[in-house]
Amino acid sequence: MSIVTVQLGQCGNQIGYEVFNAICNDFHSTHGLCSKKENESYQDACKERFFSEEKTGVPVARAVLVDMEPKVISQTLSMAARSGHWKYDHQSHFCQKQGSGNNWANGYSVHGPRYRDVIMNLVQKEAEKCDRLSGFFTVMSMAGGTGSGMGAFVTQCLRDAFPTSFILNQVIWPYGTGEVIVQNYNSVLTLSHLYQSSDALLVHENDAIHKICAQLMNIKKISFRDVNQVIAHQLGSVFQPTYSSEGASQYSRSPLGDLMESLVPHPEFKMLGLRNIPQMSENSLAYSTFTWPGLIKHLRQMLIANAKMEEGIDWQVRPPLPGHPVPPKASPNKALHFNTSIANLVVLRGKDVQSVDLGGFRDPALYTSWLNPQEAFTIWKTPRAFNKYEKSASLVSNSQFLLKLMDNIVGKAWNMFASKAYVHQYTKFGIEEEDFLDCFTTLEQRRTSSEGKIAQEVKINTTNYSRNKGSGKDNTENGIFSPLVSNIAGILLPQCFKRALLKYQKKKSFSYQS
Ligand SMILES: Nc1nc2c(ncn2[C@@H]2O[C@H](COP(=O)(O)OP(=O)(O)OP(=O)(O)O)[C@@H](O)[C@H]2O)c(=O)[nH]1
Ligand SMILES: [Mg+2]
Repeated sequence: MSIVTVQLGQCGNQIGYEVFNAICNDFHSTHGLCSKKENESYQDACKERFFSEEKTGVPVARAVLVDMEPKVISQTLSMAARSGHWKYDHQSHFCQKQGSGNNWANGYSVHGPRYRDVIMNLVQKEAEKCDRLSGFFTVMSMAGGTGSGMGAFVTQCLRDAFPTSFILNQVIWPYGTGEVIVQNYNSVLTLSHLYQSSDALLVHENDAIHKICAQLMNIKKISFRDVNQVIAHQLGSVFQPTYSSEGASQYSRSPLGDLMESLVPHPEFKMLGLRNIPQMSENSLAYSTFTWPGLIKHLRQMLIANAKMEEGIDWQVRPPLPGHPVPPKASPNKALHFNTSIANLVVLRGKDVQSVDLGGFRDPALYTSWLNPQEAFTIWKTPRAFNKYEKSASLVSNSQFLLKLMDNIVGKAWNMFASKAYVHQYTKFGIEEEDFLDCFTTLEQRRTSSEGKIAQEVKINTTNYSRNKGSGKDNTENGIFSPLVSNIAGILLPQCFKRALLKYQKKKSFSYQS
């Protein structure tokens, strides 16, 4: 089955290019370290997923490129053409003369509706080239105007036009000291809208990847290109073909479906984080050897201590003892300590994958109590090595990893909103104060449930949720989660935020218990 990638805005197009490039380099690599037959079926599965073929035999990326300004798209198209290994379809892009000026409302309410038909026609054509469509992979930043605003709009259109296809959104979390003054507004608006229409959001933080470039890749002057190559490597390490069940004789046919089934057991929790190991410069790689037990031990600790790379992990963090709740914060200065998971997927590639012991990931103490731990952990494997690494392991997790970042971004956006800073720039494009409040409410609701205070309500309500694969229907619409919302007035919100939300909720005559 195939995936159509939709690259939106500067960031989305620049990362999208690196993803196809990384996949293509891996595809051509002579380092597969497996049998010829294995390598051929891996390449066939990869091609079907990401590329259609021209008469000349050159793979053509299954992608639609969208930006409101032309520069990045023309650079992206020509870089791909120059690679000689693959290209984009030159009909499959859309751009205009002027960007959205880092204004989410401009992307969402103006450019989105104005260019909907032409963009959706391109998507439709790309989808029709697939014999079997698994779904869509969209790539965008949260902080700009086109990728974030138009990206949110296009995702809604995809949901309407392809109700049974999966949608996975790759979103880039801005640098904490970001260059866009309204990045926190744009991020809050993006996340809350994607939550309604996406099946899952895969989040990469620019700060974390920057650190990987500096500390693991030893890059001195780090550019977006370096950051994007690390992101692309991580994405490739998950999306290249694997066997998704023990003893399977062919590569998984439904990459997005398998991912959602493993990691999104409940529509309330759909934020996914990605880590992989090892990661290092090519020079160091030549002199390094790894053992599976070492890699797996590090990866597990990266998960529970919420570390994005193997360097500097806090080895003190331990799972709670059976029957005991997660211990309170170790010290007032330490943030939430143990990172509880809802579900994890480990992807192993390379030599001797059959013999790897992953028992440490099956430990029920790692997981929330409302899901059977047997269902919470999945393994995908292939003996085919990935991208010059003889052995590599990736972890996609649905966990509490974003709580702190989310608090940070929502808190900053709220502070600006409380003083009405820059709000007029959004209202002039039709995004009203009430819309902002709706978005704050949505995210606070997600944050509260993710923190696990309301595990019991979730447990009761999950019985109403069948794994409605690909329908994208969020049960919040049916009011199933209304008890969660009563927790909005939780302790972590600033008082003014609580009061404003409660007033707002009353006005909308929701039946909240206070
Ligand atoms: N990782 C990464 N982040 C990027 C890249 N380009 C921009 N960003 C981040 O994306 C955010 C800005 O969004 P852009 O993608 O530039 O904005 P846009 O979607 O083109 O929207 P407009 O320019 O407003 O039309 C900031 O947080 C940047 O740090 C990139 O190539 N890689
Ligand atoms: Mg731009």
